[in-house]
Amino acid sequence: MAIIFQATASAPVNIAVIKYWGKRDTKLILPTNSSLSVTLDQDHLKSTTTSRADPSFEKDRLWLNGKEEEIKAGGRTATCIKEMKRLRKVEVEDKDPSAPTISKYPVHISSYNNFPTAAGLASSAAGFAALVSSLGALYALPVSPSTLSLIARQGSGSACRSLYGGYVAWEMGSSPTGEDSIAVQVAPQSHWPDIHALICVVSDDKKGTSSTSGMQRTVETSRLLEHRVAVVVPERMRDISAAIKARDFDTFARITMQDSNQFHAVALDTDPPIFYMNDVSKSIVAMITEYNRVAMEKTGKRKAAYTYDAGPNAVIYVKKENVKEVADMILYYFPDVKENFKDVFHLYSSQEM
Ligand code: 2P0
Repeated sequence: MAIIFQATASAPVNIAVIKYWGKRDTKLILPTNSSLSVTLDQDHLKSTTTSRADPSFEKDRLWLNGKEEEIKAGGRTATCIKEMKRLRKVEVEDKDPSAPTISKYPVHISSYNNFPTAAGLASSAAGFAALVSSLGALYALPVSPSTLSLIARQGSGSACRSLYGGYVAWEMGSSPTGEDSIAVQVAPQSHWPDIHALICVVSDDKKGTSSTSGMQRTVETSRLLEHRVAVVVPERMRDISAAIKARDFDTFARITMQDSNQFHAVALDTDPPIFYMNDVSKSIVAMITEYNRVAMEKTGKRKAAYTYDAGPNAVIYVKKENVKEVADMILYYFPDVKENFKDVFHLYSSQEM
């Protein structure tokens, strides 16, 4: 009987607290600044991908949520598959002559998300991380997640951070060829397990400006971005990493909100300007600001942090002890949401509430 070469792997969504926005190399996907994210719990929002290599396959093929997608020559998916085959050859087949030469076989890849792609969540991050992880398992690659992150990065920049759980930095690196632009784990989830992410889906419309084209327009036109990448982000990367290590929620929350605000400020500073947040997003900012003002009056410390990506949906980081209070507050101040809870405004938690 023939051996079957097949493997399945999953990767969760990550939500950045220091935002990636801008490339210095668009082909290799090298960023203009480092970024840092929290990887959500595996059980809630993830992509699961199965890859199979077989000499009888005619070509590489890909299915997303059951629908076949074209693998464009020279495109991001093709690059990831090509790089993974190259690693199989170099790391396994060239070193061990008895290893099956499956890098020569075409692959079939099937990927599912356990969350609606239309929900405006970073599906490409989980998707490319799961694709690279499943090929890594298929090819039995003896390499670290950081090495796999180099390849996931070439699928979608933010995908490299989903190769690790917990608190993850994408170090921008300085090499023009990108070998030092990798993900590293700042701390595992077990270091600070009581941080939850409440994902509030304000709108599941497809976003107006894609991240890929939006960020390049920002690089080309925003003077504010120059200051952000040279001065602000390096400082924040240091300070938020220290806050995570010290489990200092107040500092973590302050920097997270400041960085979300600055990311949206550079989007607005782009010519023509890009708006990702809508009026509901802004009302949620006001609500969390007031919630923190009261908390700071009482204890001197913030209790929640909002952050927004390239769309209107809010992610609210909150400590476990305050999850219920914040979830109840959202439902209280956004009563329309109650009627339409399923379609308009979903709350996900990174762990059971
Ligand atoms: C982030 N975003 O750090 C930031 C915050 C959106 C806002 O990473 O062109 O989909 O595929 O590298 O990774 C969105 O950018 O862009 C993103 P590409 P990607 O999470």
